[in-house]
Amino acid sequence: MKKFEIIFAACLAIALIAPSGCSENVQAKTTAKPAAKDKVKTPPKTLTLDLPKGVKMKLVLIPAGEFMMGGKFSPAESAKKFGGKDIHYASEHPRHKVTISKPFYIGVFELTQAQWETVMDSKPYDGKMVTKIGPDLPASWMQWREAIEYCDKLSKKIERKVALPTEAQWEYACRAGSETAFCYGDDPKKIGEYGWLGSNMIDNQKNKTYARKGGLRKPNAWGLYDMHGNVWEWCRDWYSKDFYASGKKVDPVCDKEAKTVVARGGSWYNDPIHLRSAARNSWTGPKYRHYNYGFRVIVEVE
Ligand SMILES: [Ca+2]
Repeated sequence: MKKFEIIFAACLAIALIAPSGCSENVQAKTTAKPAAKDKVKTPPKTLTLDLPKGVKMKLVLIPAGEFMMGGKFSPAESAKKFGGKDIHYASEHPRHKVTISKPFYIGVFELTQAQWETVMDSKPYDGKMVTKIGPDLPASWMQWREAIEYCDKLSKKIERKVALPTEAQWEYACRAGSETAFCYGDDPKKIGEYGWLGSNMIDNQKNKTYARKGGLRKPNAWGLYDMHGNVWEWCRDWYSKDFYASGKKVDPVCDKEAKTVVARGGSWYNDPIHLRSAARNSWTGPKYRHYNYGFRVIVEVE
């Protein structure tokens, strides 16, 4: 028997005995229904992981949904607005609708050195050029495969599935509902408010440029910091320039081995062109390591 039939039958039965009591009883029934709904588990909006040695990691819930992946402007328009040549933007097309079918947690900040060391017991950035050392500074200088190894090790330690974001998850999280070149709009002159890039290093001296602590610039609408700039962020996908045309459109990930892998978001060394939400780093191989490459993790919702 459907809900309204139950309610109707109850009203009818009560009306026969005490007509004035009907609405009150219906009210009692309808207010009882949400209690059953409450039993459906809603994931918390934030997640704090307890890593070994008292180190924490803050993540935020990204809802499932659809978004337009890729560049909003044609390659020719992008070249006019942001510089470079048309060919630099070709892999951001065709722009296409992508479905992210499941919610997931993603790091609020790029992975820090403390978070790296407590899992990997190593310091790949130690003693390296233009790299500042400190527990809250981004971990860098790891290869793509080592970033995956980090995720696998952390998964075992915390008994939850930890991974690099797919390229689609990364862009979805970076856009946070926006369809513009950057999470706030299209104006490259404002990018310094949201990210560290070549033109806004505070000291602007060769020996004082380095990746900065997370959270010093504005977050995007979903509360994520440094999606634009600071360090490039490794994604799970192998790079394919044709993937937007040929790949699947629900939870896409390019797992076909290629010469290079995907990194996103640009870095403190780069110009605004590379910090755009749609920009794809196509030139780094899986064994590459450098001062401006790091990552952030995602954690599956249980
Ligand atoms: Ca970044």
